[in-house]
Amino acid sequence: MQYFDCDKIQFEGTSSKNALSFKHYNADELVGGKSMKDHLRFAGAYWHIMRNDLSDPFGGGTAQMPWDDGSDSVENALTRVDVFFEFLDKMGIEYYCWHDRDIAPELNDLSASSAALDKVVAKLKDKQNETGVKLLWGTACLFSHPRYSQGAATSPDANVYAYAGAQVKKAMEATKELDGLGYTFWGGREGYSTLLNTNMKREIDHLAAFLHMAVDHAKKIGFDGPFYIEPKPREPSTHQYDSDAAACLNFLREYDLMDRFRLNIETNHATLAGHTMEHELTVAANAGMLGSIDANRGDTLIGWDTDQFPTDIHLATQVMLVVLEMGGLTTGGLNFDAKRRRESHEPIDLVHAHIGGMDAFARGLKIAHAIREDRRLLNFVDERYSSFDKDIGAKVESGQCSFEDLEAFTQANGEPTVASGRQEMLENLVNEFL
Ligand code: XUL
Ligand code: CO
Repeated sequence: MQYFDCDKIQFEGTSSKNALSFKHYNADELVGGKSMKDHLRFAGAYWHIMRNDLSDPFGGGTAQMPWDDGSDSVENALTRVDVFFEFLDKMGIEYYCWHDRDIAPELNDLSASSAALDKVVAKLKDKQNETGVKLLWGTACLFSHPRYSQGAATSPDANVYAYAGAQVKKAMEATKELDGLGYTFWGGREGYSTLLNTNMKREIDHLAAFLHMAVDHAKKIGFDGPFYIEPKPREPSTHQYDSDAAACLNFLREYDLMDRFRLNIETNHATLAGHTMEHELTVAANAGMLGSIDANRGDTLIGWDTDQFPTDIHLATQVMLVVLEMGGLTTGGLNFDAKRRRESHEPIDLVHAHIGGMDAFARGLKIAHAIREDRRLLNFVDERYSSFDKDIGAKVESGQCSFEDLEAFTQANGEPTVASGRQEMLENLVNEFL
């Protein structure tokens, strides 16, 4: 049975008018000596592709899912696995990501849910072996069930905290069983609605203890991939503790978790935090902590997490400039944490949506590579800081400088002549490549 009304999507180049083809993404084409697929490491998000019915706060789902009987049965969950792998195969996507409750149902108690998860994981393992698809990361859904309404690892209730720990333990074991490359923590409801009822210090201490338990458990089960923290400032909670890359880094440093953790940066979360995506990526990369990317985009007219497909070529270019500068993704990838608009309800719309995201990133990659090869932008930035390469600047960078030295230098050299930042010239330069 085939559910997506198309053949495997092929690269046809820019002259093709076939909407069901790649115009730019050519998996094996080399960019700077490395294939596009190895640069980009695209991943499909199980929760959006298989479980998002496109409902919103004002109306129910519109997505047509002819394969899904709407039940919480394990059988239904197993059917979805076949559909999902058909989709990945047709798209040529070689990685995927899941939450435990996307792939298997939450049943009456923990043991029943875990047993259901085992059955689905066994099938996913067979499918991975058959196709060569790999698990980029797994995670536990600690935000949908009503028990987590006041948080999971930051719940005021130790019973809820324990449940969350049990659930993460199992999700980590499932990730390990599927040779997952990483494991993600997005703090769904780890935050608060009001400080009137919240002991922030205890909640954050508890969160750190929870993550240390995850590190310890990873050691026990031999899972050595990175853990990712995925920053997001709000939604669903009013204030989430992992609000942006800088806040996450501070937390990881304070609680001695830097070794085992990296950041998974998501575009729409960056903009919700009042930052650009390139800002968040740069903060993470500068700390040597950029692990993976949830590739989507927001809508400038809407103030919430719209999780749209990343079709903005300028944005994809900015992302790839940071990724290339840091030497590429290693364990991480570009996970399409993105959903179709509610109006795009047919299965084939999933194909169109992913073609758009993959083509936009292929262009972003080629453009970013060309900008770097051209070197004018890189040289400009090097030159802008070149006074720190010699004399007093070099002394500052070596940590050998004092205020007396700065004073003596200024007395000898007088008023500085400041060079232009040339923002507009550089914007024009980037546009030359778009
Ligand atoms: C929610 C979000 C999550 C994480 C995984 O905004 O981004 O789907 O990526 O829990
Ligand atoms: Co995400």
